[in-house]
Amino acid sequence: MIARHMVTAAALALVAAQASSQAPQGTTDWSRAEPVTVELSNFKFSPSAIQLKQGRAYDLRLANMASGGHDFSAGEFFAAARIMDADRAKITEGRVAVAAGKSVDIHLVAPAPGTYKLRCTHFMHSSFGMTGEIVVQ
Ligand SMILES: [Cu+2]
Repeated sequence: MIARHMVTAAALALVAAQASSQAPQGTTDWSRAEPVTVELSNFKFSPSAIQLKQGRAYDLRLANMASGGHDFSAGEFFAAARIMDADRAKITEGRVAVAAGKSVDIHLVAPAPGTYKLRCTHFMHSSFGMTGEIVVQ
């Protein structure tokens, strides 16, 4: 009787262990993030209208094709999106600095539908046309 009880308890413990080893709900498999490349150049983003779908995971690759620095400033978007832990430090005050010829990857889950503003904050760049938008559907 006691032995049988112990077997049952062991079986229950095994089930509990299996359940807890599974990923908790809401965890994103970042290896499946869809790549989206945005090129930064003098003085534009291309594409200038970045189309994303709500709730989907993306690897947003910001590639600076120019010989000078640019940034990708989208404070409202980054505040609303869920950013992968390891990539959070790449965003300062809502913008990502990208050095000449370099690229930076930001893994994120697209936020609520809407149109989020994008610009380069380098002196005069946005007046030269370095603006865009992130459209989440
Ligand atoms: Cu710029």
